[in-house]
Amino acid sequence: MLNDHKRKYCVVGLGATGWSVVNYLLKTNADFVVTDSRTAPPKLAEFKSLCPHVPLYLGAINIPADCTEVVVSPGIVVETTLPKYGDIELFASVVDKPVIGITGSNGKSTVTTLLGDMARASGFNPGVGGNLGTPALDLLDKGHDLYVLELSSFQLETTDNLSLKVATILNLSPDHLDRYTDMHEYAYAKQRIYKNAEFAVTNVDDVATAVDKPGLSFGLSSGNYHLQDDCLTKNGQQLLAIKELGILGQHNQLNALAALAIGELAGFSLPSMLQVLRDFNGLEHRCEKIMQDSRRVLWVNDSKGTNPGATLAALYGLVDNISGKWVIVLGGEGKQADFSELCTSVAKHCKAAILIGAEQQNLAKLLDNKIPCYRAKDLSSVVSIGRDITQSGDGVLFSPACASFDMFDNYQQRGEVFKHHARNYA
Ligand code: UMA
Ligand code: ADP
Repeated sequence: MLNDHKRKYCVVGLGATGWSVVNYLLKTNADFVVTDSRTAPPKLAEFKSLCPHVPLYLGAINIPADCTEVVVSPGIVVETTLPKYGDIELFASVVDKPVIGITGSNGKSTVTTLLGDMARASGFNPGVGGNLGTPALDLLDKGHDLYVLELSSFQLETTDNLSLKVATILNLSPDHLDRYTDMHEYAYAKQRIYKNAEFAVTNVDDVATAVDKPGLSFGLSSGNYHLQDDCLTKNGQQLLAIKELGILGQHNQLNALAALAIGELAGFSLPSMLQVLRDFNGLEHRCEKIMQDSRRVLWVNDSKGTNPGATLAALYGLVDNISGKWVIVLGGEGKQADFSELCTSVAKHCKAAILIGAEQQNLAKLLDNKIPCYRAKDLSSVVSIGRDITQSGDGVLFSPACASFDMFDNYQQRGEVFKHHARNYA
């Protein structure tokens, strides 16, 4: 191990994570440089004004020969022979309060947010962030007595020494196959969350979430926390009627069960957790009801549906919520996912599909002759097509099953644009 004064860090990426690493290193008086393959990374202006003296290499990743280690952002893959780790590893090296970690292909943000609310309702002062939005390092030194982190597979790949109080993989379905060679590699990255964890919460219906650790389990009809007689139950004891839950769909019932199991292991109060489940109406861009228009057509924004598993869950969760039929909006950056199972379900449950973005042609081929497909060049056209082909009792579900980066900055912007056009035209 080098003495601190001999260490020189190369921070790769100047987005939200890179910026949090820069701020952390400045506080520790460390020697570092920054590089980003983009010519105008998101935090460029802030960086130039805060630390004009720190060397910055843009346009290509440049790791100077005198650097001793690399701190890499989650969105980029870097080949180097130097020791390499991410922001979560830095966080792990200094954090001195319990940390709850949540990963999985879908439901992470919902469960992370629920647990933050449950912790507060139980009298804790939690720092809540990670992949959810606020980088983990930015949560430090704020007087928190507990941390709840959403962790992506990208973040887990570059983390070795995080010791979680409670860790969970909520579920695993294909995602990010443009970055991983196969599902094994993706699952392996997710499983790293259990390393050093004191307790694990696993999903009995999904073997990829299993681990040999003390803890609790959840599932549809078995596991410590499960669904029975239209209630959330623990070991058969009724806790809350499903109809009292503020969030919709079976996938969200599973998210609620997972949150209860994690909260129990973290020492939260059961009555407080149940009250949070009654009050929580879901996050923006996740099965978010925009409105029922004057013709009684329901418009739903599920822009965070960024892989086929998420969109399938949204569709199953909403299918019985309307008297008519759904029109679904699919497409974007496909991340090399297999859309065949999704398209079979879409053909069964939807009256039509509106297709957008880079995956348009592939989706059109998979849905060919099964249901009418309409191609739209932008979200304004999506809304006018949606309006033309729906009738009273129908719904328009915007759950693209793809990433947004081919047309938008991120899923939030994509959801905002959809909501804007839906409200204007519908
Ligand atoms: N990039 C480059 N060159 C670089 C560095 C990044 O082209 O040198 C590109 C990446 O390929 C990516 C984009 O820039 O397309 C953003 O990457 P980043 O690593 O700079 O991202 P941050 O701004 O630091 O945001 C990251 C997470 N983003 C990713 O993992 C892609 C955010 O999760 C997270 O909220 C934030 O850190 C704080 O922890 C977003 C996300 O999309 C929501 N996550 C993926 C997901 O949920 O599926 C994993
Ligand atoms: P993540 O942070 O993992 O992307 P979110 O809580 O933001 O998860 O939910 C994203 C989308 O994933 C939702 O809009 C919904 O379509 C789907 N989803 C949420 N929870 C689950 C779950 N438990 N199983 C499958 N899909 C889910």
